Order: sequence, then structure tokens, then C-alpha cells
Amino acid sequence: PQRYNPAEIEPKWQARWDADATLYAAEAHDSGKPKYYCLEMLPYPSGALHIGHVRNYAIGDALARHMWMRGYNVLHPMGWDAFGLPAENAALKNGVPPREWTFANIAAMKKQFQRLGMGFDWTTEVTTCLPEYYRWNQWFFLKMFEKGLAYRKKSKVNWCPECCTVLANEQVIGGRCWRHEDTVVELRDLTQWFLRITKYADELLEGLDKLEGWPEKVRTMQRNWIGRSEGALIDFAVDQGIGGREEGVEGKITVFTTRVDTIFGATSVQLAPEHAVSKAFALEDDKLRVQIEQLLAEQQKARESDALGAIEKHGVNTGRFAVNPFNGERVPIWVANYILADYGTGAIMSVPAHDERDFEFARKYGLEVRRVIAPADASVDATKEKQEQNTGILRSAQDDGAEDVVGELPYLAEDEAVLIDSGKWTGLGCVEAQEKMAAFAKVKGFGTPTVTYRLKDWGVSRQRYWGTPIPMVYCDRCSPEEPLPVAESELPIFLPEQIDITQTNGSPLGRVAEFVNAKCPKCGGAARRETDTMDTFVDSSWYFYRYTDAKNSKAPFDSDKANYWFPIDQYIGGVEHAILHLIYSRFWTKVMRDLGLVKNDEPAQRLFTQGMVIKDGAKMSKSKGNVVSPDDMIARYGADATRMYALFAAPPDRDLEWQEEGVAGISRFLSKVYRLTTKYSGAARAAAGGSRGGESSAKEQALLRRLHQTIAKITQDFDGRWHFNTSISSIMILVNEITANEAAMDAGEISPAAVAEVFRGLILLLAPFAPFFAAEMWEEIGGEGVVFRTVWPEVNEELARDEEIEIPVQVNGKLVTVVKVAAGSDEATVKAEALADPKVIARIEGKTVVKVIVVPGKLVNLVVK
Ligand code: ANZ
Ligand code: ZN
Ligand code: ZN
Repeated sequence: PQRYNPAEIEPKWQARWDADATLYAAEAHDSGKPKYYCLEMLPYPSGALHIGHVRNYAIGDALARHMWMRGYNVLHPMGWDAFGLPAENAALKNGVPPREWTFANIAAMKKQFQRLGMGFDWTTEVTTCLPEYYRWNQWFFLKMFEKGLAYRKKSKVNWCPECCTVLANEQVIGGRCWRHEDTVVELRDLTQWFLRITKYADELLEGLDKLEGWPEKVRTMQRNWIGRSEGALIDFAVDQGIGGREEGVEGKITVFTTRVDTIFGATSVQLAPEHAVSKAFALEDDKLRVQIEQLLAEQQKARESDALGAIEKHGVNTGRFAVNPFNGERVPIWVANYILADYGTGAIMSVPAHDERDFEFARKYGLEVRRVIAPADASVDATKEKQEQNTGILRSAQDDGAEDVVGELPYLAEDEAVLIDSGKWTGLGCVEAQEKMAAFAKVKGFGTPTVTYRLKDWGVSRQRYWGTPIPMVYCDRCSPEEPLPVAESELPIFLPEQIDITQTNGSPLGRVAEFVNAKCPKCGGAARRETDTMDTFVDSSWYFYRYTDAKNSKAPFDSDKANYWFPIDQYIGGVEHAILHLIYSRFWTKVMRDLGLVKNDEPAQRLFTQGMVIKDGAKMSKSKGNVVSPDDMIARYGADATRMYALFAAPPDRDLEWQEEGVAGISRFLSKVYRLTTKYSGAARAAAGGSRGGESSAKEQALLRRLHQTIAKITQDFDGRWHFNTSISSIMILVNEITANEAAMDAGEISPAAVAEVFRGLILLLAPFAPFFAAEMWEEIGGEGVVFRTVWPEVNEELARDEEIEIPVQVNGKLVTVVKVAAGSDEATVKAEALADPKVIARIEGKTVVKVIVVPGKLVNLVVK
């Protein structure tokens, strides 16, 4: 065949590879080889791979192949995140059972992976919806229940009154049900299962500092998500007034503040609409109740559309008062829509002079703004104007002519400010005051220092069908209050396959009598099974451990195997998983460590998040009609060109704008390599392994130099720099140089041994990026064995060294010496070389160099006096 034809080459190799299950299989954990665990996030079996997947897996596959060539025992597995809602949606829409739909999709996507030439170890394939996998979810759940890490509590969930079921957040669209466009979703209190991730909050936070191989942006996102705040809880007594104690009002409101040092500036207490005290007040006062309901509705609306940060602040004065324990002052109690019930205590002390949100609120409702901190030294006053400009608040205050706040410093940096007008605390620095005042509150019994986290325990209950059944039962007879764990020996609790999910009323599993009816593990009587299933993020929290021992039926995996492979050396996936999946799986690892199953504290040593693939400047979506199908690309240009383009078109961490001409360009490039390789394969075969004897021509040296420089560059890229786009362009430069030397090769000016070395190197360099192509070309030049199990080419440093050129150096126009510099050196290097030359130093001693003229690549002239 004279022309490059991927439609012929690729299926041929694919058939060979598919037939050999050991080709990409990892060796045993006791093989004695150094290991490399290369992992890309597993896909959801939606039915087809999209082009973003191609990019993700092309990166991982190139890395895995490279590490094989470097002699590592590589684990490069793949699986399916197979539980979840889309399967249920499809079932409702097309009447196909979720299981059937899921497995049909898996089969189709596996074909696509194979057609793309991805080198996955299918012997360890993991499919999370199979009982042999999900039984271990249940097993972990039981272990966590035993350790108090799984528990039930009431919490708020999205509820569609029409569906009579809980909706996942993704099923709430603009505050309405995804299946009932006219039905507003309610928040309901339901008893749900939780996993106590907050127990590990500090460790999850501190561990981030050590994850140096993770992108800083991901670590920052996790830090913010965990959201650790040091502060204090302070009790404000509710002033019961003349009427005495009100029913339901506990007598105090506990606020959470990070700035107890500002408490003398507190001019109101503000409650979340759902705070118990707000509710108690509402009970007594219909007008107030309606207003509070309105505030709650506003908050929920903002919460649903993720606009809480920008909510237009509203509040209502309850007419009651609370007492500031530090100064005995009565301050009004308000209910406000921007105070969240589920952060801190759901109540705050409002300090308008020093908190932006409080300031905004106070200005709106005419609450007092009282300044209680000031610059530590007068010199800070000089910077006041600048601070005012930065805050914007002061200007708006001045514009409105609100004299009272002119001159306030709402954001005074804590470490350069002191307390004023704060009783006996006046004069203390803010940071010191925070500590002392919290300690004082503790001694006096009206408060305590505390740490609050934004991180909440992980609600794992789903009232859905297609997920892991939670292995708990309820027995009214012997344990009416507490759910009971099923015995380990009962696992798995099978998800029933015959089920009608077209009825939308309530939890689907609740309608399957054979499922619900269980035997009580304690008294043996009739009991009810839990009908909630687990969040699918449970499945993905530990799947990568299962790959190390996917067939184990006695345990989730063997610890020795996991300890050999873990931590994952390189994890690759989308940045959209920066929080949920990547925090849950870190949590799961710590739980498994504490159960004695693994030794590592973290699942992945290095994490890489690739950029998105976009088209016409926008994210691909069906509605925009700009979706690029991998199948189309493969049909037109082949899998190699498609994959290689996905790596070439942008640095892997940046967004990539998909341009079909670019894929065509890569295809033309491969055609060129094909033509050259087939032309010179005879020579290459004949000279393979032979040594280049004697003097080599300048052209041969230049070509070999280019080869070895390319090897050096690409090796570095794989070692962590990951500039695969420029790796590929450096191969293109090498190929251009080969083309430019065709005549020299034909004339024997470049020896056959050098030709063989160049082509062998070229094909090995291409192997991680274009595996089908490389396999074909390797065969063509008579290479032995499997190309990507061939040792990665070694850089010959001597050959790689840049050519040196000689540059004459003159002093006042007279030749003094000649210096050697690397070809292409810049002016500064050449100048430095010249000035460092002993002959030049001797000549200019005692004189002044007034000018240095450098003619790049030609000459240096020093003018001295
Ligand atoms: C008084 C104060 C004065 C505050 C000041 C800040 C600055 P982070 O750091 O995010 O934890 N807060 C507490 N609970 C709240 C809730 N449920 N909803 C809305 N806001 C709440 O923020 C802690 C600060 O956020 C707390 O400290 C409280 O306002 C507010 F100059 O108390 B602060
Ligand atoms: Zn509905
Ligand atoms: Zn019982």
C-alpha cells in the first residue's frame, strides 16, 4: 500500500489487540517491577463518547503507553459509573428497563474505546451497577454505620408535590419540577441517611497542603468548600418583655461570629427565617408570619438559582429585643433573608460598621452604624483615602449625605487595628481581642470559642430506583426507634430487576413487596427494608481500589494489592469534579485507612484536570447544534489523527477549540510520515542495529541532533511538563528535517545506519500519540515485538548538543580571539562569552569598554578607551 489509509490499518490492529487480553494487562503486584497507576475518570454510560472524553482518554493513554515504554508495570484500567438518573429517565421515555439501557450503552461505548485504540486493561473492568460491585458499597455502609459514620437525621430536600417524591438538585429546573413544568418544588424536611464526612474536615483540609501534585485551583476550591472558620458562639438573651416567657423561645439566641472583637458595634441580632426563634415569633403574630414566609421564599428562590451571594437583602423587625452579654445593651431582633439556617447557628450579630453585608442592610433599614475599631497608629490614617476608594461603601454613603458613616473604615485589616469604645477591651488589637473575648465568654458561661465548617455531612439517601439499596431494615417490634443493619452475610441486598418505574408516586423500591418485606436481623420477625438507594457518588468514591482486585468475591479488594498500586500516580479528569467526587473519594480513602484496609492517606498523588473542548467558541451542546462526534472524526480521518489532534490543538490544561481542518492537517502529517517510512523502510531494515562507523557528514549530524533533541523534549514533557501540543509539533519539525534530507539520504550522504536510527526513533516517539499508526510503521521497518512495549529511546546527550559556531572577537576593530558559542545563541550570551575570554580580558585591562557591538552569528567588536 502506497498511501496512508487509516480505515485499513486501524481495524487490522484493533482486531489483533482486542484478541489479546494480556496486551494491556498489568502485571501482578508482586512482579517486582516499579508500578505506575495511570487513571482517567470513568465515564457515565450515557450511550456514546463525546469528543471531550476523547481528549481526556487520549492524554491518559499516551501517558500509560509512555510509562510502559519506560519499563513500568502500568495499571491503566477502565470502568463504568453505571448507576444514576439518566437510566431511569430513559426507561420512562422509551420503556427500556434501566439495566438493559445501561448495558447496551456500555457495549456501545466499549466498542468506541476499542476503535479509538485506547490501551485499557479490560481484565479489571468495573461496572458499578453490578451486584458484585455494589455489594461492597453496602459492606462499607455497614462498616460506617458500625463506626457511627453513617447516621440518619432530618434534612431539607427538594420535593415535587406532583411526583410525590424527592428530586435531586439536577431535577430542579428554575425552581420547578423537571417533569412538571408548572409545579414549584418545595423544600421538605425528610429523614435521610448521612455520612459523617465532617469528622474528617480538618484532615481533608490539612491534607490539601501536601497534595503538591494537584492543581492549585482544585485545592483552593476544596479549601473553600470545606470553609473552616474560627470564631465564637455568643449567647444573646431574648428579652422576654412584660409578657414573660414566650412559648417555644428558648430564652437565648446563640450567634456565630468570626469577629467577636466587634461586638460593641453590634446594633441588631439577625435570624434566619427558619431559625427556631423566628418560627416561635411567627406563631404568635400572623402578620410577622407572612413576612417571614416571604423572606424564606426569597431565600429559597435565590438558593435554587445559586444566587444567594447576590440576594437583594430584605428583613423584618420582629419588635423584640436581645441582650448583648458584653455590655448589657438591648438590640432589636430582625429576621433577614440573607441569613442561612444551615450555616453557623442561623443567627448573627449585625455589625454594620465593619461588615459589608451588615452595612448594606443597616443603610437600607436605618439601623445604627457604630464604629468600634480604628487604625492602630495614626499613620494608617494616611491610607484611609485609598481604603475608602477601594470599599466603595464610603462614597455611596457620602453621596447619600449620610453623615454618620462618613469616615468609617468598614474593612479595616484586623492585624493593624485596635478596639475603640469597647469597654475594658478598648485598646486591644483585634486578633488579641478575639481570643480574649471568646475566652471571657466561656468563663462567664455565655459563649465559647468555636470552629465552623461550610462542609456539611454528606446526604446519601436517594428516593430513586437505579442505585445501591441501603442495607438497613426497620422492625416495629424490637427496634421501633432505630434502624437495624442487615447481617454482612446477607449481602448483597439485590436491587430488584422487575420493577415498574413508570409510576411516579413515592419511592420506587417501596412498591416492590418482595423487596420491602424482610426478616428482622434481631428478632426474626417481619421487618421493612430501607427503600432509599445510595447517591451514585458513593460508587465513584472507591472504584479505583476495586481495579486492583476486580474479581474478589470475599472483600472489596485485597489490601496487599491496593497497597502496591496506591496512591494513584496520575489521575486525569475534568475540573467539574474538583469538589464532589474528589472530596468524597478523599474522605472514603481516609475511612478505609482507619478500617485498616489501605495505608495511604490520599487516593491520588497527582491530579490533572484537562480543559474543555469547545466548538465555534462555545461549549458543545445539542441545543447549540455544535456537537462534534468522535465517530464522524474517526470515519473521516482515523482514530490516530483524531486523538493526536486532541493533544496537538492546545496545551492539555487549556480549552481546545475543535477545528476539523486541524484534524485533516494531522492526517496529512501522518500521510507524510507514512510515505517517508515506506520509502526508507528497506534501508532501515537492512541497517537496523548496525552502528554508524567513521566520520559522519554534517547533514547526518544535524539530523541526528534533531532526533535526539526531540527525544529529550518529549521525555521531559512526559516527566511532568505535559506540553503535549509542543511534543507533537517537535515531531513535526523532525519530520520536516527528514524531508529536507531526502536527497542526502538517497545519495548515501546520510548513512543507512543513521536513517534506521532516525526512523526507529521517530516511530517510537509517535507510539504514545498514534498507536495504530506506530504499530503499522514499526512492522514496516521490521521492528521487533510490540511497539509500545519497546524501550523508550534514550537521549544521546552528545548528539543532542547544539552545534557550536566560532565567532571572531575584535577590540577596536582588531581581531583578538575567536569564541565558541552554541548556534543560535542570543546577543547577551555571545557578549558574555566574549567578555569572559582570557585574551579579551588581558587586552581590555585598565580600559573602559564604551560599546559592545554584536552582529549575531558573525562578530563581536568591543570599543574601548
Ligand atoms: C459579626 C461580624 C462582624 C462578622 C464583622 C463578620 C465581620 P465566614 O468567615 O464565612 O464563616 N454569619 C454567621 N452565620 C451566618 C449565617 N448563617 N448566614 C449569614 N451570615 C452568617 O463568616 C462568618 C461571619 O458571617 C460571621 O461573623 C457572621 O458575621 C456571618 F466585622 O459576625 B460576623
Ligand atoms: Zn414532578
Ligand atoms: Zn425485630
